[in-house]
Order: sequence, then structure tokens, then C-alpha cells
Amino acid sequence: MLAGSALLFLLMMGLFALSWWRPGWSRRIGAQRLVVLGGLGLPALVLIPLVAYALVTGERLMPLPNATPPRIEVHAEQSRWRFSYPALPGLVTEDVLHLPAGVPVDLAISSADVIHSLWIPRLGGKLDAIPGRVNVLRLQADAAGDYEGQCAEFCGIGHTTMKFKVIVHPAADYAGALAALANHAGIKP
Ligand SMILES: [Cu+2]
Repeated sequence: MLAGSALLFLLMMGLFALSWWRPGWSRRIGAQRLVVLGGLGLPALVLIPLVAYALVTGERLMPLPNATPPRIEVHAEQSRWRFSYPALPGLVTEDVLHLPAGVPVDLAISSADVIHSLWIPRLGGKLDAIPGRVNVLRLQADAAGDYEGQCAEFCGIGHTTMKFKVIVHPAADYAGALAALANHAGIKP
């Protein structure tokens, strides 16, 4: 994309220089043809390959497992995050998200009040939490460890402190870690 944009920049500068030193050069092309070529032809030539490239690359970035990935529900609310795990009904962790390492998960993100945005910079892009909607973000943490998450959409007075911690467990320990949390919270599996 950098090479492509450099090329376009040079082309534009070339046209600019041409109109500077040879005023009237475009008269030979004609106004209408100039609009069609410069306004439709050139953008189509540039944008269609870029969209195709972005679609293919985006698809490759997305973990696509054979089975449906485990789903975790994310509820945003001024100004905290609640995570619930359908695998363990009743278990809710506040401002802490537990994930398995090396396994794709689907985060089903919703909001109780205003628009928030879930962002775990080291794991992927942002996705808005919108009241009345469920947005699904597929993520995969490759390595166990602790990560930081942050609300990335200004949502009110508590926005700056609307952070959460992501604890990524080795995949083999994940179910045990969730069960221990549920046990601690007095939830019967
Ligand atoms: Cu926020």
C-alpha cells in the first residue's frame, strides 16, 4: 500500500507539474474525458484491486477454525465491563476477561447504555458495543499471560478508567480456571 500510494503521489505531482509548466495541456483531452478518466477511471483502477487485496488479507488474518469457537458474552455499562461464559452459566467476571491461549473465541459485545468500544490492543482491533445490538469480535490470543483492555469510545465521565484485564490461560488449564472461579463464586456447575 505504501508503494502504491507513493506511485499515486508521483503521478499526481507529475500532473501538477505538467499543468504548471504547460498550462493548457489538458485542453487536448477535453473537459468531459478528463472528468471520466480522472474521476471514474483512475479511482476504479486503484480502488477495486485495493478492496480485493484487503478482503483476501482480512480473511487470512481471521482465525477460521473447523468448529464454532466458544462464545463469551461481553456487557459494557458505564463504566465497567462484565464478561459471562455460556460454558459456565452464572459465572460473571467484572473488569477481568478470561481467555484460553491458542484458541479462537467469539466475543459477543453489547451495551446497556451508551456506545462503548472494546479494545485489547495486543490481541486485535476495536469493536463498538452498541445498545440494542450484538457485535461479534473473533479473537485469538497466541500466548498465555496478562493483557490490558480499554474502552476506546468516549462514553462519559468514567471513560478513562473503563479498563479491564485479560488473563490468558494455557488452553489445558482454561476449563479448570473457570471452574475454580465459579466454585469460588458459589456457582454449581
Ligand atoms: Cu468508554
